Amino acid sequence: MKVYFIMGSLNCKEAPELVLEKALKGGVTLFQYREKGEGCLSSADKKALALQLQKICRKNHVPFIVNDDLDLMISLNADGLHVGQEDGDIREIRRRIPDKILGVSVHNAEEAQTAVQIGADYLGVGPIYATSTKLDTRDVMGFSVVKELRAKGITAPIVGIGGIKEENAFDVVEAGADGVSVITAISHHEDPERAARGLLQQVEEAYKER
Ligand code: 3NM
Repeated sequence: MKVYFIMGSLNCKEAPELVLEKALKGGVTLFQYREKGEGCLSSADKKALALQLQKICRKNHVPFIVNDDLDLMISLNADGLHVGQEDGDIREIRRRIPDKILGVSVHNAEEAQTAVQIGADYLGVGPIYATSTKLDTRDVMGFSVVKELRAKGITAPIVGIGGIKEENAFDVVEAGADGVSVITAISHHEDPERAARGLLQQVEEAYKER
């Protein structure tokens, strides 16, 4: 969970395959294919890119997670699925993919408890900081929400998301997250490998302090 890189074709300034290769070299530990937004790839093109990225993840022994597309996840036999609160009945989704990694986006203790109850493998919490990558986010919550979930007894793996960069990654993990998930901190960086390495260093520094 340390450095969870999320990306789709619209997030990249160069070929997505290249961005992912570089990010993995820098130390990304988990990858999510999130093909979303106006003008994004669909159907066969979406699947074709997914296959390429999945192959790269396999080669690097990093799990490949699909965002919000259960059919694509199943057809690729991907390692897991990530869903938001608006992406359907999470209990039913868990039933459909009992042996896969299931991540759920949560925004408060109640959603976190429900996700844990249905058997989510990890929780994505955000937006921690302001982001312009996703337009329909909830209000910025700061890293104190991670502290709150831990204080309320949530022990499931947590990744923070939203506006996380090398400069603020430490605080998110110090607050109790197991890692950080980022899109543009890596995908828009002039050197995705260096960006991933910098994030990993910050997360590992914060682990030492805990
Ligand atoms: N989900 P960046 S924020 C995909 O709050 C996503 O649930 C969010 O992009 C949430 O790292 C977000 O570029 C976008 O800020 C994160």
